[in-house]
Amino acid sequence: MQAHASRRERVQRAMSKGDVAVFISAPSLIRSNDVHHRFRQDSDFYYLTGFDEEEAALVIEPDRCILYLRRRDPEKETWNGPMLGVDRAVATLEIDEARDINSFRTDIPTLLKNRETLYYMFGRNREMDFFLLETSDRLLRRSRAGDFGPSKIVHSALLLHEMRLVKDRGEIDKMRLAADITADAHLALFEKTRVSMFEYELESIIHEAFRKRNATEAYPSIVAAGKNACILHYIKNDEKIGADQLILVDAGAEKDYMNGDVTRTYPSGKTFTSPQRDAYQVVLDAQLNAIDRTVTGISMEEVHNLTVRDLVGGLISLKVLSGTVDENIENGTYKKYYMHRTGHWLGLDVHDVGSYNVNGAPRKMEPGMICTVEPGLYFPDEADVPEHFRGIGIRIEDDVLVTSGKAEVLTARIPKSVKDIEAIRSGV
Ligand SMILES: [Mn+2]
Repeated sequence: MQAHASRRERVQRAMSKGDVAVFISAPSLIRSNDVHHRFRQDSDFYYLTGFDEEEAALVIEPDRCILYLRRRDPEKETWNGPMLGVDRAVATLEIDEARDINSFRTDIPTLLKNRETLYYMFGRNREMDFFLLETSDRLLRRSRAGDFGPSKIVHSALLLHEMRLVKDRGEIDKMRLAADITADAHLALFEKTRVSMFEYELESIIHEAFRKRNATEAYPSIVAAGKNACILHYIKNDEKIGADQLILVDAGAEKDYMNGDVTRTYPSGKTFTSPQRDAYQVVLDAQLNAIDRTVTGISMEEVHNLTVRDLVGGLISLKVLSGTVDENIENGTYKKYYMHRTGHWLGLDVHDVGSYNVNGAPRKMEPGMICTVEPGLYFPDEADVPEHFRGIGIRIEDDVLVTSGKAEVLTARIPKSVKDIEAIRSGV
């Protein structure tokens, strides 16, 4: 809990005297009829509280934090399990004050009174947006009585998301754990995959590896055999695995609100075919270079641009593209084969928060930032693509911690060289 308390203090230090910040818990989402999705707390809310119940709100003032939460309810607890409750919240969450969520709305006018700036994540909850705007406006119109309300509303991302970008020690430890569980799943797949299995059977191996260690999927797993790998967000996972196919698996575990995000591409049989191996090596070389380049002071943008150069060079050597690297980059011909970015921030959210640009320039990496490195090549089944590459899709993705020296690959335990992958596949 200490980590959450110190994060709240950091927010307080970043606030001015006349500021107030309001954070709302995630809504409970309906899957169908009266069945709800498994509840997952809003990432910002969890970051500041470590509290994973619904119907809660956090108010941060420069010198006080108030958590609004549900009172304990024996009947609800019978159906859904224990609730923390107002009485235990102060001690458990090390928060200054805890109050009944039912009094949140009646308290808000007082909490906003004579505050100049309200930090709040607007745009997510229409009803709450309107309530806070209306309350602020009502307070402002009472100026004759000497009172006022917030005349400035600032998106709370500005307060929090810069903080979330650089991970603290506890978060890095949790990331290591999520990465380790993610590695279990990919290693199990290398060992258990057989021709004629269905993609969903591989998905069940992923689930087993995650649930065995009390983790869940960070996002719907992509298990794509053969040409399905060219569909970037393929999640149907219902086709049969054929001989001499490549299988692309993009799967990551979420554990304690931190997320792994890993992709491996490997042969359905014991070895890569020769065109598969040639294309794979191009992606792997680009990925290894990109990891080497992921150091303090470089931007994600620069890493991406250099990776594009590597991949374009590879496409020329594979005789998929002709001409020079510069010509192909200028004309964008490579985008048919590489259409996504090389990486993204990773953390409490799989596509984690934190802007990629600062003051109009690409943000430079700092120690403690975590990102993915995930180049790929996708060869559509089209007439102008050399026949032996058609339908091949390859992506190699690792999770990387930026340090003051070489980047640390958190998912290094999962093999990716042709030699290592073939050694596992031929031994099974
Ligand atoms: Mn990713």
